[in-house]
Amino acid sequence: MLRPQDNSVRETRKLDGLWDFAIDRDAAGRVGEWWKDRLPGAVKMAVPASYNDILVGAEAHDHVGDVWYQRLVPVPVGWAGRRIVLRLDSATHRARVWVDDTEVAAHEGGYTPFEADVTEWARPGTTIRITVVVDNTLTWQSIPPGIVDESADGRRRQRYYHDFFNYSGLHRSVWLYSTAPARLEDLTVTTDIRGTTGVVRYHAGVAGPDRLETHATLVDPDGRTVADAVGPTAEMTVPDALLWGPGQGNLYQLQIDLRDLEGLVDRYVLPVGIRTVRVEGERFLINGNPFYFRGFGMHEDHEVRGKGHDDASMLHDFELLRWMGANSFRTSHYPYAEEILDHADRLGIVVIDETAAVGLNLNIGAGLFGTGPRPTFSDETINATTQAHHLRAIEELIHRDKNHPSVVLWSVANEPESNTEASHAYFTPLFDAARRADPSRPVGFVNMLLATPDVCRVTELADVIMLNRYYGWYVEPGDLDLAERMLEDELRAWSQRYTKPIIVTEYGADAVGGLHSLEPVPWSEEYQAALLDSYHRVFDRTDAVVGEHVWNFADFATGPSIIRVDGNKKGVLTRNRRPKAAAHLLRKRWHDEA
Ligand code: GCB
Repeated sequence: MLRPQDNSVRETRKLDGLWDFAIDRDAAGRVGEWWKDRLPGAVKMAVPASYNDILVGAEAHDHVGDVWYQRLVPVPVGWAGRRIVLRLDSATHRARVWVDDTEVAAHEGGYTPFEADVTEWARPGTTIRITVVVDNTLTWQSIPPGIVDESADGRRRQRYYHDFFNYSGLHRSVWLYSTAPARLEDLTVTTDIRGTTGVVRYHAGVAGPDRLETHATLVDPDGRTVADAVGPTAEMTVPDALLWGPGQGNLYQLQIDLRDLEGLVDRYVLPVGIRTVRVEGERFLINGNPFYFRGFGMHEDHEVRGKGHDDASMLHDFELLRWMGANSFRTSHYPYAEEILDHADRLGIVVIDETAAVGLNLNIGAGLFGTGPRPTFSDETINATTQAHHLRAIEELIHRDKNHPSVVLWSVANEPESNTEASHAYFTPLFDAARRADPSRPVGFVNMLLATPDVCRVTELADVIMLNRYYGWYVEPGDLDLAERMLEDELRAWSQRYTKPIIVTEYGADAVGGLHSLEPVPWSEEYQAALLDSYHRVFDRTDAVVGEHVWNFADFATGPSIIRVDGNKKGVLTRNRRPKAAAHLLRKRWHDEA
């Protein structure tokens, strides 16, 4: 599946804007076949956006189940004889789509795109009715998992084992686009470096008759054609290649043309960064040079529009990363909008790309929910169906993001149970699937505190050790001296047990922006800064540590919880992107080191 693109042979219509919208409070829509007519009682809803905070009141904010989106779309007359595709960049967490009365697509998983060939129903010159039902219910079988319980008054409530609000809706763009009936279906690019020569290999998937010819040209960042090739699979070499690397967003443009005897049939242009990624002993190498990750775990999270993508906010967030001297981030805890990866490619920002598998750990959740100890992996909880969804989520993530040079490492899960035989059995096929889908990048998962090096059963499957640690916050809050010693002891234990690079993918403390104290007291800006500082001293003394990602870039919304005050406050920026003291501390450290 290739992303929609406008060029001389492909044409797109972005269907963003105001759609008709209805909350299906009584689950009546599927039975009543709401796609067959205008939605009953519809109001307007912005796409892309989460619907939860746009409408005022608990009905939208806390809704569990279906909501309906609908709009009328004229199909351009000029598309006669073309193949017409309807694509949704994301629907959180699952959706069904109709064109007029016909169901054309269904998708499970809230953060990856899906599409349908709608040529048969979208007749050029007519107006079609597109209806999408989006279901935000999380179950033991969804990624991420959750449970729905019923309160005494019969209300359904969604519970989940992750620490961010279950924003829902059409979070990214919706497209109608056209291609020729014969077309490029997929494109995979890998790169290598031999001395000063860059190597670009591509494989183009073509749907159409055999007589089609595939032609490739590679254009350098200055617009000069530097290589060409013929055939659906080929290798091109670029003497004195300008490499993509941290802080160096050098991008070539690979243009693939499909031709028949009469001329151009299809074209696709893909930005390509020539770079290598390798793990060697305790080092993480980009272009053969040791790389140290400085940055954040982040969230797609904003006031009013929740997880809805917005270019202006995206650019500002990248500006703030630059201002602080960050060179990388993790897409905690789900695949981010593709526009974000495009921009990371352009700027040379390095990305750890994570699936939406967060909260697969009932040992953490049991205490919070008072559900008592339950096994994480069992027929009744996270089971073979969940695993199949998880595997598919990994494949879809890799399929979507495989061509982004910024992505250097796949994270298959955040803080799953990883200290049991069952977790080893659950994750083994998932790591295999990731490596099958992409043999060119390392694979890891993010480990949580309960699975220390002596008991973790999943780290052996990973190329890199990623650790979330909260000494001085959840463990020994207030005692930074003790926290510093505990952290150092644990990091040493990891590097004694494994010869793998360690990235501390989360460390931090909540701080209420504007709350100050003379002595570092938890929740004050001073404590947050002092905690980060103490971790940095340990990182600087520990050879195997190749990265520090502070939790979090900015404050973000969470579900209701007595340990959260208006959301999670571990941001070094407030939710509206004002710096706390910690942001200035990081800015000093990371710019001095750069
Ligand atoms: C974690 C989770 C993250 C939470 C964070 C916290 O370990 O990975 O999703 O938000 O802790 O602040 O508790």
